[in-house]
Amino acid sequence: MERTLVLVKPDGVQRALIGEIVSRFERRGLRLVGMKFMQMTEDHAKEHYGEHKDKPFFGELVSFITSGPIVAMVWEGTEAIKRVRRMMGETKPMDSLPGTIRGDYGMDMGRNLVHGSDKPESAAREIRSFFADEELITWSRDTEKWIHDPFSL
Ligand code: IDP
Ligand code: MG
Repeated sequence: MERTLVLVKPDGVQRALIGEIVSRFERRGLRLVGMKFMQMTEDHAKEHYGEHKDKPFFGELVSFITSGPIVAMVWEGTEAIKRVRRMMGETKPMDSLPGTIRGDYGMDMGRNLVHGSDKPESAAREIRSFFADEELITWSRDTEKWIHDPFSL
């Protein structure tokens, strides 16, 4: 089981796509373990996107992600990190296949709607930076046996 951080960025919120995005992960069989509607501070955004601090688009990135409310979520499931990244599509919406979030709703890289952690170390760090332990709920669904094959590897 893995947990991953997903953000619906300000463009997704403004375009009324919160429900659409949440429902894709929910229907896939991933399990929601934490969720909040919030606005990021500049300090939090700089820390979150720290790996890009020397890139030319860093200023834009920080100002965009703090420009309005976002939805932060933690989703859990087998290989959740890779699964979510595949469902999001590529960083460039133009390179994203239809059927992915960015491929269905995105046009430009700076308006690509969602964030998803890219590896286990980032997921752990990002989850910690958005959620306190008590905000994450460990639970199981009654439908689990219809989603998971106990014999599959
Ligand atoms: P990811 O969101 O697919 O993981 P990253 O490379 O981690 O992509 O970049 C973080 C975010 O920064 C992207 O989602 C995108 O919004 C923005 N970004 C990345 N590269 C560029 C660029 O070359 N120009 C403008 N924005 C960019
Ligand atoms: Mg990234």
